[in-house]
Amino acid sequence: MAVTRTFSIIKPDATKRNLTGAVTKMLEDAGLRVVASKRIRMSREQAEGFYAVHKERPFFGELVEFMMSDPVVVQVLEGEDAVKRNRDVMGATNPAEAADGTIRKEYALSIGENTVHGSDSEENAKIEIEFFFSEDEIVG
Ligand code: RTP
Ligand code: MG
Repeated sequence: MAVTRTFSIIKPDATKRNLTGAVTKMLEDAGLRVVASKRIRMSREQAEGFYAVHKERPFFGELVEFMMSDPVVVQVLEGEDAVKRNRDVMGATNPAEAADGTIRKEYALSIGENTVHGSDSEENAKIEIEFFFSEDEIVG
């Protein structure tokens, strides 16, 4: 299996509860390596741009406000089959449906405040990484 990259966000509900390290440990224990990381406060422009695919959804406004509400940690993760590996350790979007041992089962508060984002395809991973990082910020 090839080593690939994915994009992750530790969301405001997690940074607010000082869970950056705890979430990162679960990612690392799942076989992912953090090859880029920065803590930022998302601007409205960034939040709306990043989630543009959801702009017609009823939760869009709430999602944008949430993502701006506290700092986030954006990360590039590397590992074998990184997109799937990350989605597996994240768990279902709704924590009530997330499997035992997943990040969202352990930490998510609700379907909206669900602790982590992870790219859902290799194609989106590339787009999302480029949205927040330049290649020289990624050190594999
Ligand atoms: P993500 O994009 O954050 O990794 O999560 P996902 O693929 O599991 O979920 P997606 O359907 O892409 O939705 C993006 C984010 O929007 C928020 N959401 N709120 N209130 C709601 O019904 C609702 N549904 C989705 C969540 O923060 C979700 O992660
Ligand atoms: Mg998604």
